[in-house]
Formats: sequence, structure tokens, C-alpha cells
Amino acid sequence: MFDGLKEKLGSFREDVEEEVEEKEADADAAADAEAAESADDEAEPSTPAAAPERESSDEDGEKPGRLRQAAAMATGRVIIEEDDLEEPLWSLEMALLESDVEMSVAEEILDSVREKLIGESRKQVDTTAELVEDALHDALVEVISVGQFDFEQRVAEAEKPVTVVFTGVNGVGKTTSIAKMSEWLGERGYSSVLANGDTYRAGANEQIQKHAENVGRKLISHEQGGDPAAVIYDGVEYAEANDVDVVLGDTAGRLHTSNDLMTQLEKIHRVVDPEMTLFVDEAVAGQDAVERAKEFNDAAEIDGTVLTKADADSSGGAAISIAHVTGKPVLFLGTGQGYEDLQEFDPEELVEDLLSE
Ligand SMILES: Nc1nc2c(ncn2[C@@H]2O[C@H](COP(=O)(O)OP(=O)(O)OP(=O)(O)O)[C@@H](O)[C@H]2O)c(=O)[nH]1
Ligand SMILES: [Mg+2]
Repeated sequence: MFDGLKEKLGSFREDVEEEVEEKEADADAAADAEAAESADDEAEPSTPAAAPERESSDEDGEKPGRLRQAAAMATGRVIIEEDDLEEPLWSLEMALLESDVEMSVAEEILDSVREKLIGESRKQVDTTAELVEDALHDALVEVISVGQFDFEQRVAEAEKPVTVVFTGVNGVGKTTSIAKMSEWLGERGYSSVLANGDTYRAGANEQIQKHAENVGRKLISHEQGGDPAAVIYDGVEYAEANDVDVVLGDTAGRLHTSNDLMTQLEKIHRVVDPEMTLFVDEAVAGQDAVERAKEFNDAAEIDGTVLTKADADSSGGAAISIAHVTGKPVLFLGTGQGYEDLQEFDPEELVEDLLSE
């Protein structure tokens, strides 16, 4: 999962390390030169070859970069400056964009890393790698955890039955995610019923019925062509009558531009007023998924995202960008085709994994 991105973030660490090593070598040389110069000063007052660095430092009392660096070295510290980061940051930006990280999100990460690293002085015991890792860690967590909330707690605290509606474009994994979610909830002690609001696609009832049987849950469905809001409403009535905690409402795949389908979604909101609407998309769709998340959120306000097929995604761009772009968190990752392959999304854990070697 997200291996390509992980590799690219590792390169940034190496790039900065290289720059800093070069700088340390320069600073050593400058310190040596200065030592040699002052030794020369004592012995032989004028040695033209050793003079240039010294001259400029005397002019305004401010030491130029290399000498300031040498002074920092003498106290066991290295200072990272804007120039040192220019190339590594450029490569990082390219790497993020290649990984399908949305432009504004990449910029935000870069600004934050730059701000955290520049002027950062480190004691010699710290490694540059640790410094870079901390800066990247904080920058990534900041953008990824926008709007994050505890899904289980929300379910626990909401009035029962809790209705959760799933929406998104065709074939991204809505129905599979619903079956996975009923398992996930079951493991945490919550009962659930499935309601098939996809009355649009032929074969949708049969498909979700199979999933319901596999996970041992009740399915509420109407005939194809029926009213999706009515199906989910029946799901809620069933849950009330049978003391079921959560109603998981499926919907037909749709584009935010397909008016009648968006109208259906609005009607579901009016009729059942779901506790949450989750936008489902596939991590492998990268920038497209980010764009769609934004469009769906604009058209029909979502509460969070389920990002499926993360097991097949090496770029990680959607996982990194969606929360920042929509202001709504990624709540779950689909990590395979099995019913157990649903992970609660944990920004901290994801970032640690991305930055681990
Ligand atoms: N590898 C992998 N495949 C997944 C994941 N989630 C769903 N799939 C697969 O994606 C395909 C489509 O899944 P569905 O659940 O039918 O998608 P949908 O959004 O309901 O599709 P429509 O109802 O046609 O709009 C199926 O083959 C699933 O097994 C996942 O996390 N990882
Ligand atoms: Mg479906």
C-alpha cells in the first residue's frame, strides 16, 4: 500500500542529508581555513591567499553563510538554510505531484516542511534524517487529519438506529464496503441491517443479497426501479422494530452531474435524514477521486470518505489529499476484497508507515 509514495518520501530525506553533509564538509574546510588564517596572522601578518572570507565578514559585522556555519559547527550545531532545501524541495514537490497529491495540498506540505526546517539548528547528536522526518511527519499529519473524527464514537453516541448512506460513482466498491462495514460494526458489538437504495442497476438486488447472506445480515430491498428513499426508510423501520443499531444504505453509482440521481440522494436526505453520508471512491483513481470527492461534497455534503482498493494503490495521493480538499476526513480504507479488509483510517499510523524505512 502506497509503496511508490513511501519510496519518494525516503528520497527527500536522503536529498537533504546529502546537502547537509556537503555543507558540513564546507563548514569544516572554512573552519580549517580560519584556523590556518589566524595561525598565519600571528606568524606572518599579511597572507593574501587566506583573506577573502574574512573581508566580507568584517564589513557589516554579520558573518556570511559559511562562516556562520563554521561558528555553529564549533558549538556542535548545523543550520539548515533556504538554499540547502531548494533542490530537495523541488524534487519533493515533483514526487508528490507524480504521486497524485493535489497541487494545493502539495504546496501546503512544502510550505510547512520549509518553515519547519529552515533555520533549524541541530545538536550533533541528532541526525539530519530525524529532523527531516519530524518535519515531514508533522506536515503530512497536518494535511491528512483535517476534520478527523472517531467514527465508532459517533455511532455509539448517535440516537439509534443510526443511518449511514454510501454514495459515489460506479464500481468503486460501495456495496462491498457496506458488507465490510456490517462486519466491522459487528466486531464492535453493533447490529446492522442492509438497505438496497440501488434500485437503478439491473442485478443490484441479487448482488447485495449475496453479500448480505455471506455476512449473515438482513437485507431490505424493493423491486428495480423503485424509490431508493423508500427502501432506506423501510430499513430504518425494520431497525426500529427489531432493535438494530445501524442501517447501512446503499445507493446506485452516480455522477454529481446526473441530475435525477442527485435528486434521489436529496430525497433520501429529506426522508431518512441519515446520521452520515459517506463518499466512497477508489484510492487507485488518484486525482480523479480527489476531484470527485470535492464535487460530491459541493453537491451533496458528505461527512467523510471510504477509500477502497488501497491495497492496489501505490501512489497514496488520494489518501493524502481528500481530507484537505473536502474538509471532510477519510474514515476508512478498503484493503482487499475480503469482508475483513476494512481498516479505520488513522492519519498518524499512515504517516508513520510512510516514513518508516
Ligand atoms: N482490491 C480491492 N477490491 C475491492 C475493494 N473494494 C471493492 N473492491 C472490488 O471492486 C469491485 C466493485 O465493487 P462494488 O462493491 O460492486 O462497487 P459499487 O460501487 O457498489 O459498484 P456499482 O454498484 O456498480 O456502482 C468488486 O469486484 C469488489 O470486489 C478493495 O478495498 N480492494
Ligand atoms: Mg453497488
